[in-house]
Amino acid sequence: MRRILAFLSGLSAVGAGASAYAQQPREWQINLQTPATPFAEAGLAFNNLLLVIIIGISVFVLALLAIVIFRFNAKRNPTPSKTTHNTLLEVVWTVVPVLILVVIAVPSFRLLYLGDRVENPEMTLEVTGYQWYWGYEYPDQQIDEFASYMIPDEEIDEEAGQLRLLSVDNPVVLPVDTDIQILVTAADVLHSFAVPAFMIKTDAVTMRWNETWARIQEEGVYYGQCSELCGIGHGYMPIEIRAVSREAFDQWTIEQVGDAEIDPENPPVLLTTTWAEAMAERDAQVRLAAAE
Ligand SMILES: [Cu+2]
Repeated sequence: MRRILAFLSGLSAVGAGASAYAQQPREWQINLQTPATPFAEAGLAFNNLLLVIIIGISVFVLALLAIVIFRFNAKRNPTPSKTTHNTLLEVVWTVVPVLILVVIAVPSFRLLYLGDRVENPEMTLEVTGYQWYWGYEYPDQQIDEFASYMIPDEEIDEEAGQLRLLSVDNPVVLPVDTDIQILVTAADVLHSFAVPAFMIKTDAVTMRWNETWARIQEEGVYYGQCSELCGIGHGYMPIEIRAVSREAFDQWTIEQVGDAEIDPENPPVLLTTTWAEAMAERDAQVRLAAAE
């Protein structure tokens, strides 16, 4: 009974969709995770188109089989016809599948190009796969690479909303409503950077950068996992993405940069203001606090 309830609540979560705060695998989930980017929405629409087509084909083939079984079995049809060729029928069963493939190919290529790369990204995230954790670097924000490890089972804090095998010590922080270029590579063996809610699954290959992108539409937590068998710790290098507002992302950037030496000619990129303005405001606040 509890399983059925979980299943039904999973269905309603799929229906409610847009308001879901965190995107993660759910018990008895039967559909894809709610898409969180324009690309994932297009991907879900394509998935649904394919679903209609394959159900149509399956029903049609099943109906033909049923007709053959009932009308042309040895009892009902003791002397079978010896007909072998039928030009019209042969043309139809060649052309119709070709047309079906064309109907699939056109949106499929559009989707591939949509997910390939984004023109003029506002920022870049560099992802590196290691045995067995992820490294994240923000070149525009001048945030050096940091490591992101899974939280071991015995340290999981369920009350804080941490999830076994999915939560990490240092999550990736990304802004919403921003075109983010994501560059993926590996430092040792093959890994794959996969986030279902973004419909991203990009191979992490040593000595090369693979590119993809995301424009996250809603604040929240998004989980993913390494999707290339990479060794004994393959199942223990999850991805946790915290999508925050652009203002909060700037605030996080300033915290991460901390007291690092900044080249005034080439300061870290902020999304809602300039580095100089942000620093001037911070100094003003410090002075205000000192005056009180
Ligand atoms: Cu891996």
